[in-house]
Amino acid sequence: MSIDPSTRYRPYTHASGGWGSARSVMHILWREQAMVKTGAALLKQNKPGGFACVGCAWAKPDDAHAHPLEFCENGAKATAWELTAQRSDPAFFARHSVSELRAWPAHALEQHGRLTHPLRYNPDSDHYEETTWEAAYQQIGASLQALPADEVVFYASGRASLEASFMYQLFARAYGTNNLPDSSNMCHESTSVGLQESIGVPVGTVTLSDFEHTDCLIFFGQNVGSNSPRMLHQLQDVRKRDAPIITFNPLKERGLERFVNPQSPGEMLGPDSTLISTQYHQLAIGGDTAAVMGIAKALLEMHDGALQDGRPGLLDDAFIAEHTEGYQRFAEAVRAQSWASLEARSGLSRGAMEATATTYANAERVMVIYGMGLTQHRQGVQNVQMLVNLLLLRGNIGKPGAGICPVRGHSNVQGQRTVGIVEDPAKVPVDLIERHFHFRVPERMGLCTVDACSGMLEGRVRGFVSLGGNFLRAIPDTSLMEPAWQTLQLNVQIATKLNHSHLLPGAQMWLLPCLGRTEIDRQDGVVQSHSTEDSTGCIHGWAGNSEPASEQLRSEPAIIAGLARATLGNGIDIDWEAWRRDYSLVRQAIAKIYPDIFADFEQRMWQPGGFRRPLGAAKRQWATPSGKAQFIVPTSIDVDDDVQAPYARRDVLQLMTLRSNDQFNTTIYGYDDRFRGIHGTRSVIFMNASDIVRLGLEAGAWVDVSTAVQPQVKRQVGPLQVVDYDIPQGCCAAYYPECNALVPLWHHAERSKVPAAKSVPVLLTLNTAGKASHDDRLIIRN
Ligand SMILES: Nc1nc2c(c(=O)[nH]1)N[C@H]1C(S)=C(S)[C@@H](COP(=O)(O)OP(=O)(O)OC[C@H]3O[C@@H](n4cnc5c(=O)[nH]c(N)nc54)[C@H](O)[C@@H]3O)O[C@H]1N2
Ligand SMILES: Nc1nc2c(c(=O)[nH]1)N[C@H]1C(S)=C(S)[C@@H](COP(=O)(O)OP(=O)(O)OC[C@H]3O[C@@H](n4cnc5c(=O)[nH]c(N)nc54)[C@H](O)[C@@H]3O)O[C@H]1N2
Ligand SMILES: [Mo]
Repeated sequence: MSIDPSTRYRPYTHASGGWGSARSVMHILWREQAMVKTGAALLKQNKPGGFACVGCAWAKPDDAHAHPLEFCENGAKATAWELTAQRSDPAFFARHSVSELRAWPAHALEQHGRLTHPLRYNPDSDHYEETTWEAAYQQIGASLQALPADEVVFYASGRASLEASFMYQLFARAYGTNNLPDSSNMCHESTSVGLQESIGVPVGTVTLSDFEHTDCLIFFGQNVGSNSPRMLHQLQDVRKRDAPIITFNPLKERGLERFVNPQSPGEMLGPDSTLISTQYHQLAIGGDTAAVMGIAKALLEMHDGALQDGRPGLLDDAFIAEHTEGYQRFAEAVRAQSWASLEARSGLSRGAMEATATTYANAERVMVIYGMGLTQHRQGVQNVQMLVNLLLLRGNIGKPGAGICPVRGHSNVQGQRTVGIVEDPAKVPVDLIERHFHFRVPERMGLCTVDACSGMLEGRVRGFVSLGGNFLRAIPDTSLMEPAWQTLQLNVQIATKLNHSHLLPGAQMWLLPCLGRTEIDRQDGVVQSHSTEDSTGCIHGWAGNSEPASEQLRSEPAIIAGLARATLGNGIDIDWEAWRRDYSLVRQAIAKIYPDIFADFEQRMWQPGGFRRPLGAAKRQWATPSGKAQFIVPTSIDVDDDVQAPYARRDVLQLMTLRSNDQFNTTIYGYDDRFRGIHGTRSVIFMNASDIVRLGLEAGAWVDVSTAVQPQVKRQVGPLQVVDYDIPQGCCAAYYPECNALVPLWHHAERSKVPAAKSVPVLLTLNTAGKASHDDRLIIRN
């Protein structure tokens, strides 16, 4: 690999975890001046009786399986980021105008610390100014009353607890709209659509204990080392039992290669790391459906061969006959594919697909794990369904050690959907809500994230309420959306830290600061607890244990209650103030609306490891229209049909936008991506050596990147510096959210509408004036 000295690229040769991880944690604790406070908090993180990590949604173990410290490098960063000693108080906003702050990089905005007071934007002074909570509630309530309910969007980012989320969706519906998009719309909605059709549940089927029984794991498009590092413990245990792990990823991600447990003194001091993936297949971006077709084809060929030789077949015929539908059609479709086209589309050799099939066939209990590399494609739903097809062939759903495992992102993003934050009213128990709370749930389908953006562009969305998140940076087509965002009549942001979504105000803009996960939530002097649902469908209680960053902060449930009281009339039978004082009343209400899941909620949420929501598919009960699990034939094995003439295909690269090891979504902790060897910058584009030569570039050169689609709206990002990297030919990678201006709003997964952020057709042009920049404002060009 050639390295140009002008890039800040040095290949990382160490395992994931280990000293690099320990050093990175210490650095951020020191920088945030939160060493003592965070240290104490971390001891309680993800522990029974402690608080649930603000980071990812990976499962939390019960007492018997808890590690001495149940947090990872990135969970520790997230905690330190929240417990920082820095503050963005009214004096800070008096010093800096909104126009000035808009020019700050994302990192600097959040680094400046926690929001402390309720603020209202004053267009005359161009400053945020302190207001009172009661004034904010009353004025927002009056503005909401003045807007048609269908023109207001209630977004949620995926962190708010079950209690806050339940109240939020009820508030929106009582107000008169199902416009309840959440971050799942940009994330695992392909899972919710795909799994529901295939196996009758919208979520994964495995629990932590399945890792103890599995014979083989297959990983697709998930970067465990950066994005769910606590799972590395489970992977290490699987490998110690000698079970194989097979990975499909265009990039060699370090966490999927090697791991040293930073909590094990022996491993930290010794020379050895654990080999994670026993087979690593660097497929082409978007090649997953073709790759899984290939594995299935190899399996069917092996099965046929075995039968011809008089040996037992390799498929689970009994399971297929009793539990599934559509096998014949699926098998025909698989057999009809030629190896040549499967190789061309997947970017893998027939041998690689056959090797996987052989390992798969030799294992009795197989789990498939996946993330954004599968869901954020035009064919995201189909990708997910292909994984299910593969599992069904050998009865690998609904038995210990087997199943499908989507790795969710935000720590309660799955739970928010469970308690009603969903734009489709068919997915909530309308009759129970109407019976208990005495209002009519609106019938009209609400807006998902992409539709909310279109609505804003067309002037149909005029109000926006945001329960956390950084909508304007997380969505596609940033450059088109920024002006639309400024046309909003009303914009209410409930947040812990300042971000760019807060800095392009429309007519009325409020910034309401809330307690974070780590902080003690006292209501009238009584400490309240919350709950969340993790990626494995387990629901846990937790409570913060640090003093709040400011006395002025309100909890999310308290803010929602305040807004609801001020907005809604008296006809609705909800005592918001009583709920605000005592969250156990909210839990009682949740249990009334979702009795099957939340019976005995108050007691069971404190069970070590949490309680599991009932999941039919995990017991081979298929809640599909026919009562059977479905083999679903993919409509196409093409990556993407969005590249159009007049671009010569050979000039177009497929871009994936992804996360560094030093960020949580749009929150940028720092400018290093240790595992990928990047230091001090995010302005890079990872490219294959032969593409660099073919396009007349060289490592270290600066390029502008534009989207290769028609009709052409100018979508351009740059300059980015070329890094010669181990990535398949024709593919390239760069960071989210800086590259979101390149993703067209209409370029999204069929049916789930998840933006296809992992396959954006792009063209590169040399930028001779390029230079390094820490400022994403410079990178995103209109
Ligand atoms: N520290 C940290 N933790 C996080 C987050 C964070 O930003 N930082 N974000 C949280 C959230 S909201 C989410 S959704 C998750 C996201 O976690 P991931 O699902 O890991 O998401 P990405 O970082 O976008 O990485 C996607 C992975 O898919 C691979 N990939 C890209 N395209 C393809 C493809 O076509 N096929 C295959 N097989 N692989 C592909 C990429 O190389 C990369 O390894 O993490 C959560 N946890
Ligand atoms: N191109 C591209 N785009 C993507 C993705 C991609 O891979 N590529 N990934 C997509 C995915 S998977 C996701 S989930 C979305 C993420 O989209 P969002 O969830 O909207 O974004 P975040 O960056 O997680 O939001 C960060 C902000 O949340 C606020 N916050 C933090 N903690 C709290 C809290 O406890 N309460 C409240 N009220 N606010 C809090 C802070 O103000 C912080 O600035 O982005 C999506 N966009
Ligand atoms: Mo996500």
